[in-house]
Amino acid sequence: MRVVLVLPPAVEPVKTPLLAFAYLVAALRARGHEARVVDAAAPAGPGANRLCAAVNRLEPDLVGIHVKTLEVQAAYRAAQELGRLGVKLVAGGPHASACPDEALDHGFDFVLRGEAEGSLPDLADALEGRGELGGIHGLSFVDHGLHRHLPARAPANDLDTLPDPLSALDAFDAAAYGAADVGVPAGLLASRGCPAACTFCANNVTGRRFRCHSPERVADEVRRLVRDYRRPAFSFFDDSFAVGRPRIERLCGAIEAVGSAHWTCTAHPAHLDRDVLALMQRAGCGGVDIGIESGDPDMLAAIGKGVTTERVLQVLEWAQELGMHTVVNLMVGWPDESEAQLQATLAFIERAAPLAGTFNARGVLVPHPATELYQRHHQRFGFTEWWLHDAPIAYEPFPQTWSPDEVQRAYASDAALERNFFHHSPRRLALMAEVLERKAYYTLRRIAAWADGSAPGVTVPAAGAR
Ligand code: B12
Ligand code: SF4
Repeated sequence: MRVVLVLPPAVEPVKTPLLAFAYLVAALRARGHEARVVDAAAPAGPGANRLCAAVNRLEPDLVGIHVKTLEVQAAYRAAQELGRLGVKLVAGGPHASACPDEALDHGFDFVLRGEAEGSLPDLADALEGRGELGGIHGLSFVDHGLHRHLPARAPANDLDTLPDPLSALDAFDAAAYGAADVGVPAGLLASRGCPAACTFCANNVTGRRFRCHSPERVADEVRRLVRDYRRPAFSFFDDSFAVGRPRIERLCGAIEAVGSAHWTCTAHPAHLDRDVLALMQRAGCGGVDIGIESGDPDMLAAIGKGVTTERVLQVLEWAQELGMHTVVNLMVGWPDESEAQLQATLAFIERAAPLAGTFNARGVLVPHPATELYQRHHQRFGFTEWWLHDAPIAYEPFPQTWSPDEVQRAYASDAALERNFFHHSPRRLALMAEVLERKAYYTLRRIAAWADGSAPGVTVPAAGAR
């Protein structure tokens, strides 16, 4: 069976092949299916206008569309247009997994919920008459006019059983990503899942159960990414990189042995101490993204962040001593967030700024489906299924480079502020805008310090360069 995977058009281009598609293509091929990718979010991809023609040209038997919440309207439009060609359509990804009924109501024949390296090849087999739809765990479909949701599929426990994503890069059209990236992913996964339970987090696919690749497998992928694909600087896309100290010791040892890799990752501050940071640094880690989200202790408890402001400041200090870059992630616009709590976040920024590398761009809370926060508040604030009813949030793209102009442009505005999901007062909205301004201000100061040599520079691309 010939399967074409589609990333729908996005407000902001995605400059590298979607790693999830690389895993899925490899899994389909391992079962004897053909697979290709049409990336309408790529900078030089077909976009919305030429998407149907680009898919049609590949003569697919099955088309799979990746659905994220912020791009859901574009995904459903693409499904409706492709449906007119008479091809079978399957949805997957975070939003489709959270809202399978909605996807079936918008033109899809099937939805595969959760990780799909097993279920997508099962579906292709079944459509060829090798296997039954009724046996595919994680499948949702329309059966005699009714939506049927088969039991969830347990995600892979041993990630090393998953096929090699780097073997699938020829399925992407390298030209769509421009000359600079020649179609290589910007990152790898050493693990999936996060044991923390932040109420706002939309990692409903990879979930709460932490699973990992062996250090040997990760080191092998790093070696090939660096040497064969000449991408010495990359990110680990893991939800929470530094889980389990003995694991980190073995993993970092294996990556260090590869040599010449420069990488960043996202880690929960509770898993970081000086020794762990030093191990990571020796293995090539140049920077860590750290979530703190609020400077107010009560808000941190309400979010379920599982960390204190003091701990985060300590982690920043260790990282600074080691010369590692940090990105401090703060969010605003929490339900019932008071002026005093916003002031606490502003005060935290002042304390963190001398220790931090940079702050995150934007940061106004958006309630994603399947999060505890959405479930608890959508009726009270009247934003039920906002992604279908409201115009897509018109974000300014992330900074394309670490230049002052780019940072100012991307940091100083956040389209979600005007959306005001949680009915904040004008005074609180003004304080939120001030938080965005302060994060931009200190980030710009850090960039100026890189430029004049008074602070170590970063070895990784800006967020928007991924
Ligand atoms: C790395 C990453 C990125 C990178 C991707 C780089 C690349 N070239 O791959 C970049 C920086 C580009 C990015 C951008 C965005 N991201 Co992002 N990103 C991630 C992150 C951290 C890891 C993604 C990943 O590789 N996961 C591991 C793989 C194995 O899981 P997966 O992607 O879900 O794919 C599996 C299944 O979903 C399924 N599947 C996926 N696609 C399909 C398609 C079909 C047809 C089928 C059947 C199955 C299927 O099978 C896959 C393999 O098992 C996730 C967090 C997370 N836990 O996933 C956030 C995450 C996916 N991102 C998120 C968001 C919001 C965004 C942005 C909208 C942010 C923004 N405001 O711009 C953009 C959208 C870009 C776009 N148009 O796709 C949210 C999505 C939430 C939601 N409900 O939509 C997540 C979950 C973060 C979070 N916790 O909130 N992101
Ligand atoms: S620590 Fe990060 S990945 Fe884990 S639940 Fe919280 S926000 Fe999500």
